Amino acid sequence: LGRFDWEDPFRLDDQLTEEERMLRDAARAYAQDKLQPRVIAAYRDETTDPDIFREMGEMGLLGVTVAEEYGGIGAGYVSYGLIAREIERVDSGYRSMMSVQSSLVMYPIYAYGSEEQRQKYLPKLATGEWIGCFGLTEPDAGSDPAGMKTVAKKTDGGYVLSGSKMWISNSPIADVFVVWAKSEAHGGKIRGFILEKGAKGLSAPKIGGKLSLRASITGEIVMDGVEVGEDALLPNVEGLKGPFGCLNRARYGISWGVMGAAEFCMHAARQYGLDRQQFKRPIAQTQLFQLKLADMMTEIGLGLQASLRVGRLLDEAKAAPEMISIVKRNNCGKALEIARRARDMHGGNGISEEYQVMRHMTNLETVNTYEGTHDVHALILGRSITGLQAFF
Ligand code: TGC
Ligand code: FAD
Repeated sequence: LGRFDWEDPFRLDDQLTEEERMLRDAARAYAQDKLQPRVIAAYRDETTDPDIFREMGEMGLLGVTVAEEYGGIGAGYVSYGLIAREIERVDSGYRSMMSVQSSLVMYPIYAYGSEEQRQKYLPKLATGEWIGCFGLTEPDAGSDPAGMKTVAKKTDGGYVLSGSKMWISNSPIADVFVVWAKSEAHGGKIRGFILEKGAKGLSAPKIGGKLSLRASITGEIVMDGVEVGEDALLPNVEGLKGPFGCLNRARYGISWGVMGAAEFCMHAARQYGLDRQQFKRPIAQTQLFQLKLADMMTEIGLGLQASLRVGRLLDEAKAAPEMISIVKRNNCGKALEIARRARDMHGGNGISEEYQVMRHMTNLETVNTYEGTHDVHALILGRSITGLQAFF
């Protein structure tokens, strides 16, 4: 009979390649040595350190699936997921910074960009010298991005963009903005544009007062007649499948990331239960406490196995978006529930920043909402099961 390890119930480790394990270990060492010591203060003070991009770039953690000639390492999607899990074990906001840069900025330039765009942007994004953001959501178009109002009008040498984007990760500190707009010159179809910081009419004010994801800066993107050249257009994609192609990758990464946050919460609750005595015994020696830990371990083990399967299929170009909806939705919902439980299992201490479970809990409220809400992914799956569209 095989051995059992509560920290790795299905022996995920055995299912990884040597290269994947090495990358995972490097990401874990970076996250624990460099991110963990600053996260409590960063979250409390709502500060984002732009140096984190440079540090991640130096460690080779940005755009890992991009080919080496453009600054990536040509790694597979399982490696990408493992990195997300290690970063989000510390904080969902830090994982957000990494996944926007990798999946939502580098990926579209890599997959839909011209050779000139790839050469100009990807190496600097890979080192973290440039910070990227991705503008799809608008004040009046969140779950329904087809309802966006941002337009690109044709000019002699290019386009002029007008509109505004809302809730954009990294935007106030971004150098490169991948923005989606309805292009009049392309029959009103959605097209991607690369804007650069400093363009006239472009601003990115910070959104303050967030009670979630406070270590990751979020802002608007305001485009007040921003003029760009023809070379700003992403030439190789048209329609919503452009942004959705990026979201597939980011959502998949999130499915691993949230399991890292859930693991942190479970491990913290277990240790707290072993250390804390009530009624003359450790609270971990009560049936209710053990039931909660058993549920957590089960959901984490199952969630990670499912993400691993989807990652392998992504690498074989066989992953369907619905598979990604299953793992994004399931793992976010389960991680949020685990974080809420872990908060409760810490009693009064659970609300203190020192124990960190409440920070994970409030972060996961955002992660359950962005990149397609829990309910929107249910509707995507419901459509595939019934053949009936229930969005409207
Ligand atoms: P629908 O008619 O379903 O599709 C329109 C076109 O898009 C294609 N498509 C996809 N292509 C690739 N991958 C996918 N997952 C795709 N889903 C759809 C589809 O084939 C079609 O192509 P074509 O050629 O026929 O035109 O579109 P709809 O308007 O009915 O969409 C409905 C819905 C709800 C599924 C969709 O709009 C949706 O997913 N809404 C959620 C919006 C969302 O996820 N926003 C995310 C914003 S970015 C973000 O949150 C970043 S946070 C990052 C961080 O900080 O970590
Ligand atoms: P809404 O779409 O208004 O949804 C509100 C509620 O209605 C939800 O419960 C939803 O499930 C429900 N609902 C909506 N439609 C239906 C329906 N048809 N049937 C049943 N229920 C429905 N966006 C970007 O483009 N780039 C980013 O970098 C980015 N970063 C973000 C960072 C943070 C911190 C946050 C909070 C958001 C970020 N977003 C980003 C935006 C995010 O993707 C949207 O918030 C999300 O897609 C939901 O859109 P919404 O907020 O407009 O909510």
